[in-house]
Amino acid sequence: MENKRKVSYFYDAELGDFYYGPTHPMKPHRVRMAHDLIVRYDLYKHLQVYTPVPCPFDDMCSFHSREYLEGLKSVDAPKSGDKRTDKAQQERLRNDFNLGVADCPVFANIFKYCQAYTGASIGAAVQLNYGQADICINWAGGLHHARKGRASGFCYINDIVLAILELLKYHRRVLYLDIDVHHGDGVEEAFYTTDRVMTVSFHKYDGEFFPGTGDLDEVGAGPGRYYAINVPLSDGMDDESYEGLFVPIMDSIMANYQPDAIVLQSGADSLTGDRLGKFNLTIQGHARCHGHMMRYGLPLLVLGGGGYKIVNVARCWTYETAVLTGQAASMRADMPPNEYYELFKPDHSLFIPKDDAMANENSRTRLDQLRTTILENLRHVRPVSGDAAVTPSIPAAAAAAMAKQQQAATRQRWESTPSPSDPSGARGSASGGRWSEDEEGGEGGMDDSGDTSN
Ligand code: V1D
Ligand code: CA
Repeated sequence: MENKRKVSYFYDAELGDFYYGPTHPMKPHRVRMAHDLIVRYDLYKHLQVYTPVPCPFDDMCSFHSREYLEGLKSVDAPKSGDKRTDKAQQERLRNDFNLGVADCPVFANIFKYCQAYTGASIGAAVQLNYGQADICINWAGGLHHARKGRASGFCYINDIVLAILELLKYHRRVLYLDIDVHHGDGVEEAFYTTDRVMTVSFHKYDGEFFPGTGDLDEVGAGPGRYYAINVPLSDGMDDESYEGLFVPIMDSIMANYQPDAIVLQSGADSLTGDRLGKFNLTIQGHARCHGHMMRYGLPLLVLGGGGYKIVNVARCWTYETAVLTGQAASMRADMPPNEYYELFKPDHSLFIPKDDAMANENSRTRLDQLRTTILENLRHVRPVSGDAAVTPSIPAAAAAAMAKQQQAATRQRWESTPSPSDPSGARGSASGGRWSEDEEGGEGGMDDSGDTSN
């Protein structure tokens, strides 16, 4: 079937040069490997390709604290030269912001790295807001653990929260779906008390596996109760058991919540053979999530995330780019010649087999129980009107600037056609968009998202 949807793809050629360090599992280079395969498979012919604009510091303030951002930025500045001062500064970064620890090392040009992947996700959201694309892809994004004032789990800036905030300027309800093997805790926390964003995460959960959260009974709070969904799973999840949960849960969410836009975090550490994850999904099983979510025909932002067997990450995101552009049927399993051909030995195949020796530790009874409980919780979910603005733990100065912008903006209801103040498609500032401004429900309904203090 020919896919007529406009797909934008954001890629920064320098992103692959950023380096967490030799022993760290996160390798930004995997995005360059995926890009090379995407090009060699001729998928670029079905994409609008963009180089992202780096995210300015002030736009990051829509979610992150200025104090944290200044700490993160200071890392790239030259050291004082005084040993004691430098040591004290290092300690402060570690204690206050979790920067410089094994999971979140400080590395060269770290702030530039954050600006690059975040600029791409926000730029993508702006394109979806303006109807310039139907689907946007940023494989370098999806860093779902970062908090307002602290780095966590290889993530420094939460590009997802920032992109969702951008989408909320034009969309009443945003669905966030996270198929990384880890719990999408940073995004969940940011929107835990609002019904304007529904967060859904499928992940491994045993109380210990990082980040240790995401049990079935974590469902949201206050107005956000039942608008956070967690699917806690055990090792060995295979394509069939995954689909058996995914399809009924997502169909019920779509029917009950009726979102206006979808953000899909496509962490590839849920694939079989990953270095950190122990699921048993094939690339086709992982990509079935994309195929399924595409069918709803809503604006769709697809982001990367985890994924630590980098050849498989490159394979997976290439195939998913094909699915999103309607080209899956034309993908040959045998790879075309490419820059990293040798690394794809022995078979140079785009696909990977399921591990038949791996046990699926998710019993049928447990899977049925998960599905039943989640579908029962979903009976409480409604397509909320979206009249109240969402302010996820933003600093007071940014809130004041946002309120000023809102007053100046033309009164606009969600039903009307967007008429962007900047139709050029340049990245919008996170404080300059059009929020719902209803006389009754407007600013009076602010801050239903909860203050996610650290
Ligand atoms: F194995 C390692 C080697 C070097 C440095 C870190 C790790 C490592 C593996 N797993 N770190 C982890 C996880 N951290 C812990 C810590 C031990 N406690 C003190 C915490 O277990 C973090 C895993 C992060 C996963 C990130 C992600 O895949 O979800 C992701 N998504 O988008 C981007 C990254
Ligand atoms: Ca997840």
